[in-house]
Amino acid sequence: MSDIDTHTEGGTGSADVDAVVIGAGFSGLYMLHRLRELGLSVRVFEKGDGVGGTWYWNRYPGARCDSESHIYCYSFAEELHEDWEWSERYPEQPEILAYLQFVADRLDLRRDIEFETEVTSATYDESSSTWTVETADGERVSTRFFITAVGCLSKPFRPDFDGLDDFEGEWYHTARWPDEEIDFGDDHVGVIGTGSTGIQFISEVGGRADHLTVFQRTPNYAVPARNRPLGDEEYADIRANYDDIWERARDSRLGMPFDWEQHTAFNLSDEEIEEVLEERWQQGGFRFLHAFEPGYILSNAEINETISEFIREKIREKVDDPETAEKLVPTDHPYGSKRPPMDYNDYYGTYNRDDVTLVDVDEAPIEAFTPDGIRTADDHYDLDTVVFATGFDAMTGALLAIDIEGRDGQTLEAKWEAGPRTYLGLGIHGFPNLFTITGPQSPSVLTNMPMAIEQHVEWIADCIAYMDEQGYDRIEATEDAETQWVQNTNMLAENMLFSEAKSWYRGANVPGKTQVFTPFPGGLDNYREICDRVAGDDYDGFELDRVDDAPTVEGR
Ligand code: FAD
Ligand code: NA7
Repeated sequence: MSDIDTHTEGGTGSADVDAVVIGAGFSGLYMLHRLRELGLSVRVFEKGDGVGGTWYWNRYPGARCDSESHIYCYSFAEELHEDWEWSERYPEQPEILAYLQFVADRLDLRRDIEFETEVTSATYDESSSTWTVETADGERVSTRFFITAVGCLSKPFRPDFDGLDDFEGEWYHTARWPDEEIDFGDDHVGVIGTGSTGIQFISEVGGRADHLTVFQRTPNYAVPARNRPLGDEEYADIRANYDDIWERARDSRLGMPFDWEQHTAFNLSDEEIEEVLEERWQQGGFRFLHAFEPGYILSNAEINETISEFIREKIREKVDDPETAEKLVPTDHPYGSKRPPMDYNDYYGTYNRDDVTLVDVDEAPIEAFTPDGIRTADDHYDLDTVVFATGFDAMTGALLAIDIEGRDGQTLEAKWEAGPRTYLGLGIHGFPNLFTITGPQSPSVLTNMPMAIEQHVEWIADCIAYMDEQGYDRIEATEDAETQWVQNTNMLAENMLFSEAKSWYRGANVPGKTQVFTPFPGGLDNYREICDRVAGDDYDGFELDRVDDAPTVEGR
């Protein structure tokens, strides 16, 4: 029997479960755990045949997390820290996958997850305030709450090149990598894309294939990660200070517990700025983005240009051939206006190898695949294998892949035609009882994501608990609150440097997609405060009410 007093009086309908959650990555796993703690019945549907989400799918060589391992995990349960130990400063994909499998086992989560089950549609019924969720197998489940944990970066994007069907070699997308070792030994390998993923792949596979040809459209600012094993002493120190680490991470803009130089760059001489940057360069990873307050770096064009130029000089120093170096130097966007990638394995040095070639496909675009390789505007490259490191239909792709129909027959696709609209990235006007974990207009990808995910999951669980305590059946964001939130997010983004890049943050990587900056750029700390205030104010901006035909949940 539930710990919560569900409002069932007078209701004539029924629902199979209290909540359906889609996705079994960081978000879905924790959501399931929290809802179970509330005594709710939950079913989770997951397309993959195991838990892990991102870390289940992205098995390409070199796949690693850019967040430091000790903060790229859940903070909510001390027992999980006690019995888990990260081996390196930045974990590799198999280690993160093993961590999420460990969490699933420890919290006994798998029994409520249906694997290899894709959700294809979800339809809201107004009279009972329930959702009916349908899977690709034709199964239909009715539920009071419908919660998406589908991931911001989970629908791969592959450009539609002519001739791919005629290509006689093998091709792979990094986000759908097979669960087996691929031996590139004698192959001429081509890789398209130099984002975070391409950079990891290129430095890992350069030298492991007979020849690697990199097709680069836009160069990027890769900062050294400075990976290393975590020693016993360092680990003991982390464990002893975890409370403080989590508090600082939760209370930070990016969900990371790092300090920054307390001065703004205005108060420092050029030499002093250079010193700060050099020190941070040596620390590596996201600590570099914390040289000064990150919001300041991402909004002040002058300091940003100083930092961008600092990195450009580092690239020039590392690449022997000046012509190649200039091709690798980014000049079209400010540092941080696209997702900053990390360099684990001497990425720029890879281009000093004889068996690695850089092709600038901004200058001479890819025209088509041929049976033997790739033809660009000015050459042909013979290839045995092509790797698409071309990223994702980010932020909205996985949500819109589900046919979601809300109140009055309105579809999410139609509602979001001109770009996503949400209130807090958590609720959508016209779509009652739908919660979107890391939804558009929430901080999500601009943070160390487990921190943002935990905040969302906890807020949603508290909201459902509140509804049940107060006897509410239905919650829906108001149109006004949603409009204001979208305007607020857009205004914040316009005052930062994000608009100067053609990034997946804005949907610019997918041809034809409406371009609008999607994550909330005001900082996780501020966002958390806003969400807490909304909840404390009886869910201000949401409408809560009772429904005559509210369902009872079978088996409860
Ligand atoms: P996901 O892990 O994407 O899980 C979503 C799940 O939903 C998937 O398993 C998917 O199969 C399932 N799903 C989607 N649609 C359906 C459907 N219709 N039916 C059934 N199942 C469905 N974040 C960081 O903070 N730091 C990093 O350094 C970092 N590095 C990254 C590196 C890579 C290569 C990638 C791709 C992402 C990285 N991220 C990083 C972002 C990462 O996605 C998040 O940190 C986190 O893993 C997201 O968890 P999630 O559960 O929200 O989504
Ligand atoms: P990204 O960052 O979107 O990178 C994709 C790369 O693919 C990028 O260099 C693109 O160039 C390139 N691309 C995309 N389409 C084409 C075409 N048509 N021709 C040539 N090149 C193309 O995805 P990642 O997977 O690297 O990173 C996404 C997140 O996953 C990252 O934040 C991590 O969290 C992990 P462009 O820059 O658009 O010119």
